[in-house]
Amino acid sequence: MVRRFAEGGFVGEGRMVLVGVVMGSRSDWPTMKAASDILTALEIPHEARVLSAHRTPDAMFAYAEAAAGRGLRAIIAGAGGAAHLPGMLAAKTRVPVLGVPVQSRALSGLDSLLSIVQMPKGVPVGTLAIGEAGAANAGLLAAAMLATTDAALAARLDAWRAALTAAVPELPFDPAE
Ligand code: RP5
Repeated sequence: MVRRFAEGGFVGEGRMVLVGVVMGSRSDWPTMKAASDILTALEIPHEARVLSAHRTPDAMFAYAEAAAGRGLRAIIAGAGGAAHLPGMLAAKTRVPVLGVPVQSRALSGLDSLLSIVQMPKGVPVGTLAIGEAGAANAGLLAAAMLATTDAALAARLDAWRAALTAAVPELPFDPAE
């Protein structure tokens, strides 16, 4: 059973949170919701939080420092512009960080992408595509990582992927029209 919290976080009833979905601003939520929706669909206990590398650096560090001890298995971090959040989190925790470049107003997310993807050797961030597709794929990638040690989740992920395949039409047009 998965329930929605008022602040936009989701966790399974009575289960430990496994994935953190964090973002630099509330304005990132329409994008990052795609990650949360995937995790919800796959029944993965997770939470959603606003943490900013620039505006709330102390809260960001505290979150990263506590992540492994809390049992988080992955952090999905989305940010736009000078998007330091995923890299700074990765600098402070060994929990895998998946970075989502949020589409920015000024440069359409290219700034976000380059900020997140060009990590120096030694502190990796797994970088996804710009925008909602990247956020959804971050959710799927986190699910795939967790599925390596969770057979029930592996079955749910396989079913999700089978449904995706089944939804692809054979013809490029509707023959009834
Ligand atoms: C970043 O600045 C956030 O991740 C967001 O994408 C961007 C703009 O934030 P707001 O000005 O909308 O709060 O920190």
